[in-house]
Amino acid sequence: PQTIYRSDYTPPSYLVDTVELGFDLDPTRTVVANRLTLRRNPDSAQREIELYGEDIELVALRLNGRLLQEGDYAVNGSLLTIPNTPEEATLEIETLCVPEQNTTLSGLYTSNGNFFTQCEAEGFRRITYFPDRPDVMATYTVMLRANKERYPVLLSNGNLLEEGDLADGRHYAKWEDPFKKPSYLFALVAAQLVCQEETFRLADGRDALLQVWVEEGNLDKTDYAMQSLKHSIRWDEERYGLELDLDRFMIVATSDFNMGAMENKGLNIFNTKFVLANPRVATDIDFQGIEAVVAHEYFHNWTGNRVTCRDWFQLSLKEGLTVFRDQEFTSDMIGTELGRAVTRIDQVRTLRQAQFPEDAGPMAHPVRPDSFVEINNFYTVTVYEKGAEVVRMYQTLLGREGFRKGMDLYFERHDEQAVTCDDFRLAMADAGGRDFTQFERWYSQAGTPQLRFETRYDEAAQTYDITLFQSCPATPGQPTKLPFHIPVAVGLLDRAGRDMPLTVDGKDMGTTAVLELLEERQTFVFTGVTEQPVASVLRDFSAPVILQGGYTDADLLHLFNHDSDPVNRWEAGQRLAMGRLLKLTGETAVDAKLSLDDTFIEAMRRMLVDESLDPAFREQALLLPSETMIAEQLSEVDPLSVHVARQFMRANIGAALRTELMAQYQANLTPGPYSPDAASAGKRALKNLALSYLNAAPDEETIALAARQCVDADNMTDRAAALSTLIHARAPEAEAELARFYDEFQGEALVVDKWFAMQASAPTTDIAKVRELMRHPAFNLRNPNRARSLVANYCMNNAVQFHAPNGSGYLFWAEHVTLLDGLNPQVAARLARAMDRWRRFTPSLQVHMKTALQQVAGQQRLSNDVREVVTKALA
Ligand code: B3K
Ligand code: ZN
Repeated sequence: PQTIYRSDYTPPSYLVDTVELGFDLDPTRTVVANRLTLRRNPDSAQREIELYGEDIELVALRLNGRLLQEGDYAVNGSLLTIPNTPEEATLEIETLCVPEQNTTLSGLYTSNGNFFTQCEAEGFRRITYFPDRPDVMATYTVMLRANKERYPVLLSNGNLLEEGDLADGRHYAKWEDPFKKPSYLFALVAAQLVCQEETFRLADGRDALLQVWVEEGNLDKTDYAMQSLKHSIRWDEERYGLELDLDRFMIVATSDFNMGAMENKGLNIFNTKFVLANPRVATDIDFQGIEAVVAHEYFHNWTGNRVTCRDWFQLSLKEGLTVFRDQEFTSDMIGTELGRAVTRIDQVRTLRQAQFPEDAGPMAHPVRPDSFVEINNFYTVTVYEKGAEVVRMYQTLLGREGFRKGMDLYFERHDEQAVTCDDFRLAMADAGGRDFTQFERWYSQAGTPQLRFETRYDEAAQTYDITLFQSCPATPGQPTKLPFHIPVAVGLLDRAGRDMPLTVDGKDMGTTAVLELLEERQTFVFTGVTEQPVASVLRDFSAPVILQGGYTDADLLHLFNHDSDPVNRWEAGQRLAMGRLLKLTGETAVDAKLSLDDTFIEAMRRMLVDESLDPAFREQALLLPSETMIAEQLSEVDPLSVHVARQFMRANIGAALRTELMAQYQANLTPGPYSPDAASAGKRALKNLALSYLNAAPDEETIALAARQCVDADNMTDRAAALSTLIHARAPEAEAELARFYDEFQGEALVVDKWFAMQASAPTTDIAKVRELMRHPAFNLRNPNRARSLVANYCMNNAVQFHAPNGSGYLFWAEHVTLLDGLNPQVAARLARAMDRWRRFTPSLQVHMKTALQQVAGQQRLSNDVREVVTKALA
């Protein structure tokens, strides 16, 4: 496979002004007629027209009315070139495709017999020949024709121009999108669906029609998505002055979808997982996911669609920015200070759980990658979540108002253009009157920077020095790194735990100073410091770095008890736990007797019962770092030791705090009708965490509590939490409850996914059990949600079983990566990433992992997607 380099970018040879598409939709044979007007691009030296096409059959090609013969153009792989073309050209292209055989779910495909499309990144070329690159922006008119009875609903981007009946029981609909767009934002739906709709008054007084389309029988699960959409529209008007630019905005749900959702102009297509919810079938986390993803896709209308990416290396331009916007939206929707902190903590957890490992593994890449083999492999936590952190740092450096000015300037300069990450950075720099030259390294250098600090208090001078050190480990292709521009938010706590007023360089900095670290090492001097403080460094997680050492246990306890910055307060608890977890892991490995100190238990006890803190925050503070996060701290990982150590700590907390946990369980019941609001969800989270801690050291009483909750629960959050607790406690009741759960919810695909996922990730599920589940009639490898629920969960969320010493988990992985690759390379490549960190495991496991990787790499037929992942892993 060929590697594509960012440095090879050249502008398109031709620009497209208009596209007229005609579809005769048939699952076995769809005819696509594409008429496009092109003109030579003055910025290009190239003279031939370049079109891409993949897995489609070319029927006819006409240039300015003349039918082209074979020698008139050249086809090389997916590239079709027409030489000797005039300044202006009209091309008419007729192609055929077979949607029902398209298992890749990229391009035009069928799901439950309905038609959907997915074009990002390069799916449009699977529908018709086209200059399928994001810097070619055109206006589209789309004519859809299909059987009326089978496909009563015909949707595409923009506004509906007309619809009507045709002969032979068919009908048509004609759509027009008034805005220029890149081909990856094209979409169509032809289906049997029903919708919830509403008109919504926009800030400028216009009325927009909002629709949420789902399969019949799911209308009772669309309220939350609709409500989230309305909140998102309002928020973007208020926070950024950005309005919906269409008269109609549609969300359509499909159960066969490779990722979460897609921001096609005016016609967002969603995985059902991020649309359908009611209390009976969806958990608090599901409701949160819907709100965030609906917002994310809606926000793309400006950050992504109106202003798009010049090339796919710039993907984070739209993704990092849009994730940042949806994160801020979530935070504003909760509104309270602790609620905001909890959302920030969630973000930090995602970084540690997924992005830091990616940045330290074989697939490490900069936020703006320099090369790729398959672009679909680069829709990553680095491009998305680290990209969002990079955007957040502008806001930290410029302040909220300064950041807004930068956004305004960005739209003023680039509306309806395809631009780069540099264009965004320059808008921020110019609007803020700042030099962000060095800041560029956040885009160009991979790897997680490591930050260290040393402090010195001079009582006589009343000064407190803090010296910050930064470094960044080597990553593939980048052996050395230059210093980053890092905003480090710092506070100082006095002995009583209060914030001290801060003065640096004679400047009053309030109680949190944002220090700007530019060098490898820099000292900042606080003056007028009247007593020895405890530093609270990297408040609100002000940069995506690993902060190492620097704290004593006593400092951490002080911060855990008092820090006014709730994120660092949480962080102190995580550090207290992590230090002990690492020690316990080491002791487990040598079969030493394990113990846990009272100081730690007492700190946890105080946190648990501190009624001045929201339950949601206490839940976060009591939740231990995950096994993955612990593993990331070790140079050699034995997953079983990590698991045993963490379970030991959980059981200890469960036993030592039994009385308090029982009391919190009772105190945080949420009687009355279910509501997904943050306060109620926080109570359920703390209650269910209490239940799981109690059952980490299970006895009859704790198991009875979980079993009772299973039976009494009137919502999926409590039901699923209790069932999962029973499974993890190895309670005898678990089997029967699992069966009852399946019986009750077998008609709800998203709940059946949960049923598979719960079992796949249970340490009691071994390879025999997982293979048995694969034979369950409800299992279907072709459906991405189902495949992920069982196969990906087993390989990625069940460390103990997946890493079985005999290598059986790895063989299972190799087998299913290969099988899936024949169906859906994108889903296969995600699963392939389960082996990313193979070089970190104990040598005996590494041997088996390498064999499995080689087994996949040795396959004759392999997609670029999987080939790239396994090749990089083995490199
Ligand atoms: N932009 C899409 C992701 C497309 C992934 C293609 N493999 C969803 C999103 O980020 O909003
Ligand atoms: Zn996105």
